[in-house]
Amino acid sequence: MQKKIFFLIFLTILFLNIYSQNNEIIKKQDTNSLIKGIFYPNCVFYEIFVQSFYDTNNDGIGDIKGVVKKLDYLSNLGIQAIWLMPINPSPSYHKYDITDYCNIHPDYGTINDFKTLVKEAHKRDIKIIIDLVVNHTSSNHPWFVEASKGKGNKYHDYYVWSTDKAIFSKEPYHWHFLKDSLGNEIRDEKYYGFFWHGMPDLNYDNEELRKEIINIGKFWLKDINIDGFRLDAVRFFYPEEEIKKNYRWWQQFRREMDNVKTNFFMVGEIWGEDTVVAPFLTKGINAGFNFDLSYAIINAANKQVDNGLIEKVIKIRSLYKSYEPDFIDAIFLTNHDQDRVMSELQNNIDKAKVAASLLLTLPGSPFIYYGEEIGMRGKKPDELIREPMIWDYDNKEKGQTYWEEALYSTSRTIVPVSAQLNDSNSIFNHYKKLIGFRKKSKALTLGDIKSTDLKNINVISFYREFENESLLVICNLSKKEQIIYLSELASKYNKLVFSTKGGVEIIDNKIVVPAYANLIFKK
Ligand SMILES: [Ca+2]
Ligand SMILES: [Ca+2]
Repeated sequence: MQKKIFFLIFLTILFLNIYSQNNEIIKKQDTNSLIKGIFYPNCVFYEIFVQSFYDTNNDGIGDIKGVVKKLDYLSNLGIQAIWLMPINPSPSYHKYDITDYCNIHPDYGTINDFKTLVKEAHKRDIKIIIDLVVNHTSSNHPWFVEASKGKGNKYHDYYVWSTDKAIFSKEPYHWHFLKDSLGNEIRDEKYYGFFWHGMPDLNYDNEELRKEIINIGKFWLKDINIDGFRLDAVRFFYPEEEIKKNYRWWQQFRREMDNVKTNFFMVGEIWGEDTVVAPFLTKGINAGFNFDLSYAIINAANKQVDNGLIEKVIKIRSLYKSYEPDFIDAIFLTNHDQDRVMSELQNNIDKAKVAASLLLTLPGSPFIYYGEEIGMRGKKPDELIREPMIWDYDNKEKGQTYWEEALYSTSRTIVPVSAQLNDSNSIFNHYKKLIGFRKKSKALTLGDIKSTDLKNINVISFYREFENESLLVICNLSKKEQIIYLSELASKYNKLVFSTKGGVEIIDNKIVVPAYANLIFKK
């Protein structure tokens, strides 16, 4: 008995020792990055559709080398991390149906190109995360090709099958027959493909499959040295009735990834309200994209009135906190699945600037969709919200992509990058100024948010605070100048430290805020 106790004490000491060593390593790394002002993943992200970004071999299709070539452009804008939409081999242009998880699509380049990208990005203190699309594979994936051979095959159970006719009639769009080489249906059993028959869903009850996915995660994090994942279609890993299994799977995945990398980040596409997102955050996915907030920001910029945005942010954050004290909120305006923010705002540059001002002063990790910083337009269908980035007039820039003909964003409708860089009034420079200020401010980067008692229906205002830095942010949503009467508390914030417009007047306890202006005051 005594022996057993001694042994237990020994184990405990050993464990505590290892634990504190690990903790020290983490602390050391964190301090180093904090000194350099890198708060990853609390930082500004940029979402890239490689296909449309920059082309280096003149086939009209963007590639990994093209992203390398434009790292200095992104650095100049102030970007601190990049999310690449899927880069793996796939039969589709968007590549959300993957046939090989550990390789690069030949149109985009090679795994060595990708390693160069990671190295070059890290040199510039830019982190890289990639899309991990593992709710489903392509129906051309070797696993599914094998699985289709029938029940005896090892890979059959990697996917979800059924012969239950009651289920088929309940969910007719999600269940599919296999087809033979002549295209005739093989009517033994159906497989589950939530999105369409070309994307069969993976079966996360299969332990071997889980191991494969975990190994894929480790390959990218450890061997290729990326900094995290954007997780596709998180809600669909299990059906709604088995949602707890879904939470537990992500907790397992997180634990496994924590073993190979400190300071890695997972942001999930959990398309739903805050109550849907929150449970995934408990010891699981670090952040979920805040779709509700994105609609609210665009709505405020569109209607030019305070729509209770700040109360909404505070409510969502307190819910997230109750599930996970270390939660991160991933905030954005629009992504590759939505009409572009510029089109949502009737191509009004001033409104787009207001939306950017809100995005880049609110708490969370802001994600910018490529082209938003130059005001690119686009409405569904999907191809037209993923149009080629506009670098110069009349395709003068060598790397201009042309894999599709653009309908919304051309150098005739959008002022290209080349012309915006040196125009201090451009939307590009609006983004750049805001990002530059945010990066230097711990209050904006890490601080919490509080509402104010300032009353003006056309203005959104809030406090951001961290340690001894305390800011008052004021955003005039409207096309008219607005007068704000300062309360006793607000009047203590009397140093203007940031402004997107000149002509700000402060008289006694009254501020005249120019149209569409974003102002930040310090105590
Ligand atoms: Ca190319
Ligand atoms: Ca699924």
